[in-house]
Formats: sequence, C-alpha cells, structure tokens
Amino acid sequence: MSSINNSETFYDAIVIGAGFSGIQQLHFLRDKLGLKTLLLEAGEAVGGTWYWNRYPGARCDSESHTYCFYFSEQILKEWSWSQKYPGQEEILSYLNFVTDKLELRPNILFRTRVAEMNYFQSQNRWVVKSTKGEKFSASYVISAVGCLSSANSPNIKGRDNFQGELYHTGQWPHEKVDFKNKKVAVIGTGSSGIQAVPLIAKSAKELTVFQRTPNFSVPARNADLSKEFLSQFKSKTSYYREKMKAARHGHPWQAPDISVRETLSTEREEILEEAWSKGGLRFRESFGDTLTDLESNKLMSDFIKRKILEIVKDPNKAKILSNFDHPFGTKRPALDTDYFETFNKKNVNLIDIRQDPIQEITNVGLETESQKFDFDMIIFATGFDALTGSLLKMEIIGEGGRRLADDWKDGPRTYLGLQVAGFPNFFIVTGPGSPSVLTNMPQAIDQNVSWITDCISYMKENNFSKIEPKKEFMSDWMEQVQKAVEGTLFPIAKHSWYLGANIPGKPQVFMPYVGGLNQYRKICDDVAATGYNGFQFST
Ligand code: N01
Repeated sequence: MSSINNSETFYDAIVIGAGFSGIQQLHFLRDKLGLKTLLLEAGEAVGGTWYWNRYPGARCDSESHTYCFYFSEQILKEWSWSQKYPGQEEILSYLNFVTDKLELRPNILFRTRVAEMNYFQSQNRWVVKSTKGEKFSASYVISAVGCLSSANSPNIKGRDNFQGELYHTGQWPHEKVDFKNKKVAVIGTGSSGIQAVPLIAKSAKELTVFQRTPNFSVPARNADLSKEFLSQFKSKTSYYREKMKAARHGHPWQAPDISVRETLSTEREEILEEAWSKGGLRFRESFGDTLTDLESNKLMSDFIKRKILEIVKDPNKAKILSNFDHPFGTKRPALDTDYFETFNKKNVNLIDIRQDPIQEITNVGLETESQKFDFDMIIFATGFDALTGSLLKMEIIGEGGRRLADDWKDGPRTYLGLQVAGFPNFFIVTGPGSPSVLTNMPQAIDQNVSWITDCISYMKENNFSKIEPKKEFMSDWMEQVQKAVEGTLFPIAKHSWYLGANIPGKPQVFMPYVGGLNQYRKICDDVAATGYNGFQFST
C-alpha cells in the first residue's frame, strides 16, 4: 500500500481524464475556485473518447451546436462547427482549441495512467499513483474517466495467433489504416461498427460483417451547416441552453405528448416518414410513449424493419439485419450514413453469428461453426466495459482499506452517481446512477461538474474538509434508479451494455438513471439547496 511521504507533490484536487469532463472540471476548480489542480491523462493529448476512437466514420450523433461547452459565451461564439454532426477530427480540434483558450495545458500531465489511489484517513488526503510509480497527493479526487473508455476485446479462442492486422475501434491507431485490396472482417454492429462499415466497404476488396444482434439504426442525414444557421445559433445560445436544460435527454427538443398506437395509422405513417426523411435522434422522439408502451414501440420497430427490407435487396441479408430481438431504443440505437445500403454492394458479406457462431480466430482468418474465412484484417467493433470499466481498472482504496471493486462486486452503488460511501472527497463525473449515457453527454457533464464545483465551494465556505454520502441515502438512491427503469421497456433488452451484459461475469444491474437529466438536475439542486441532504461533512 502507498504511504504519504515527502517526495509527493501536493495538490488541492486531482482530476483524472482529459475528455470533455476533465477539461471542464479542471477549468472550474482552477479558475472558479482557485484550487491548485492537476489533471492526469493516460493519452498523449486531450480528447478522451475522441482521442482514442479514430476509426473511419467516427462521428457524434448529437448535433454539433449542442455537443459542446455552454459555460463560456466567448467559446460558443468563437468556434464554428462545419457540419450538423461533428466528426472525430473536428471534435478533437475543438477540445484542443478550448484547452488552449483556457490555458489548461500547464496543469495537465499527459502519458500518466492512474493505477491506484488510496485514501489516508489520518491526513484526510488521497495519494494517487501512476503506472510508472509517480505519486501525487490531493484533498479531492475527481474521476472524469468517461463511461465508454475501457475497450471490450472479446477473448475469442486463437485471437493472438492471427498474423494479419487486428484493431479495436476504441483503440484505433493514429497512423492511417489502409483497406485497399484487403479482405476485412468487422465484428460487432453497434454505433461504431455501423459507422465504420460503409467507409471500409468503399475501399476494401471484401468486407465481411459478423453480426450478433441486429441493431436499429436511423439515417443521420448529415449536412454542412450554413452561415445563416451558425449566426442564428450564436445569437440564441441562451435559448438552446434553456431548451437542453428542460429536456430529459439534454437535447434541445422534447417528444410530443402523443402515443404511437393511439395515432391514426395514416397520420402515424406521415409522422414517421417525415421523421425518417429528416433523420437523426429526433426520429426516436416522434412520439411520447416509444420507451414505455410495448405496442407503440412495436409500431416504431416495424416501421424501421420495413425500411430495411425496402433498402436491402438480398432478402437473406435483409432478414438478418432486421430480425430484432429487443424493442427499439432499449439498446442504444445508431445513426448511420448508408449502413443498410452498403449491404447491396457485391464486396460486402454478412454473417449472422447467432446462427453460425464464431469458433476461433486462426492465423489466417476466422472460423465459424460452418465456414472458414481468410482475412488480412480483423476489426473488433465490440464496444466497451461501460460505466464501471475504466473506474475499476484503477485500484481505488477508501476508508479503512476498503476496495471500490469489492464494494461494487454485485454492481455499482453511488449516491446520485456522484459519490460512494466510504470514499470521502472522491467524486465521479457521469458515474453509474446518473443519467450519463442516456443523454447528450456534454450537458450531463456540465450539470455534474457544476454541482461538484459548487459542493467543494460550499465546503470551503463552511470550513468543511471531508464529504461522503450517508449509506442509507446511497441505498435509497439505488432503489430510485431501479424503480425509474421498471416503468420503461429497457429491462426487456437483456443483452445490453446498459446492464453490463456484454462483459462476461459482470454483475447485471441497470446502471444509468432513466428518470431524465431535467428531473435529475432538480433532485441534485434540491439536495444542494437543503445543505447537501444525504451527505455528511466534517472538519
Ligand atoms: O459498442 P456496442 P459500440 N462476439 O456495445 C457486438 C457510443 N458511441 O462501440 O449487441 C461478437 O454498442 C455486440 O453484439 P450484442 C454509443 O453510446 C457513440 O458500437 O452485444 N460480437 C454489438 O453488436 C454506443 O452505444 C457514437 O449482441 C460481439 C457490438 O459488438 C457506445 O458508444 C459512436 C461480442 C458492440 O456494440 C458503444 O458503441 C460510437 C462478441 N464477443 C459509439 N461482444 C456516436 O455518437 C460484443 N459484440 C455516433
């Protein structure tokens, strides 16, 4: 176990991770509260998710003018997005622009992966240790490691024997990957696979997609942003800010209060056709009961299924792609550009691995139960150990030597997603039990970061040096998180990463709070307004 000694550098606060959360948290603690703050980042540069996910087609499916920081009018006005949905390179440029604008680099230590952190009760301090053995000490530690940052590379038999190129979308190389004249396999058809497949198919000699679960996807209909749009947006930032605050998902719109099944079929068809032609996440918000009423959801699902059957010419491929096993929206649906159309290309094959499971990876390719394939390249688009993966990769040791990994062996437990009993002065941005991945992330991040900053400011004003949640409030919050999901269709999707079901052996607990970011914000504000009800402070 680490011990505090004189060789450590002391800080007021340490932030871990330089994505959207870490950048905003460092800025707020350093510049609003005047804390001596250090940000530790494993990568060589800022960006988080957008630093690591460089696969072809990587793009955000929140609209760019909402997928950004709203805390600075100046930054909102100075930066101009080029397209409706921002691509990975542009988001990375934006995060570098903000980092430079706020002069954050002197407070960031790159190439520093946190291995371990220990809380020392006698000094009320955390000691954070990197994989290289450096030690840093601080009163507060804020995890900003992200919800989807620990890549899941399935341990398929023979994986290490493959002689060709092997990639994971979430750990994509910085050098250009060339698909020309190559036989390529993509395993996985979540958002990453669905974005990458059409682009890989353009230059690969042959592309074979291995699908386990058919995924819903709606056309993105990406487009360049006009000067008129950008100037109206910049003149109305408060309007967008308020709209996003009012919404359950942090986007600047609300689903109308109409039911899919109670709408006349002709009218329903018109609404859905129009939404499909406009594309984007708003399709899901065409009606108010898509995620709460099974019959309504089936009507939406059937509409998408019909679209796939219309687009994909080969009936066998069309059937594999549309044979849905879960209600629309209960696993994260994707936005795409020509995903289903790509299966009409002669060089694109599709294998249903529920019917013909992958047996092993060989030195020259891959074998399913009934077929042998040769590949030059295999790409895992197999997602992440979501929400808890990156947190638990760090050994986090709290009061009295308790390990976070032990406390969470049956699933994560937090109060409001923000703190864990027994781990004083340790905060999590977009932690399990908060709305996080169900929202437009920068908005959820802004709420969490602002709340944490206000809380630390409150502690300073009141001369408190230690905060942690009361156990009974944490249990009560966990019950509320489970109750919120019981009123929805989410539990029907048994194989979802929201539940941890994509990781063998991971406890299956629905992790995000589905009650809505607007409702969650109100709960957090009420807690703060009542002197942080449910938390205990000491001096
Ligand atoms: O990962 P996923 P992702 N053998 O977990 C399959 C965000 N994101 O990287 O569904 C074979 O969704 C798995 O199958 P199944 C977004 O929140 C956002 O695509 O588990 N297959 C699935 O098909 C998103 O939801 C953006 O049966 C295996 C796929 O791999 C989240 O990140 C872009 C397997 C994994 O899909 C994750 O997306 C990209 C195995 N052993 C990502 N294990 C945008 O904003 C898993 N699979 C646009």
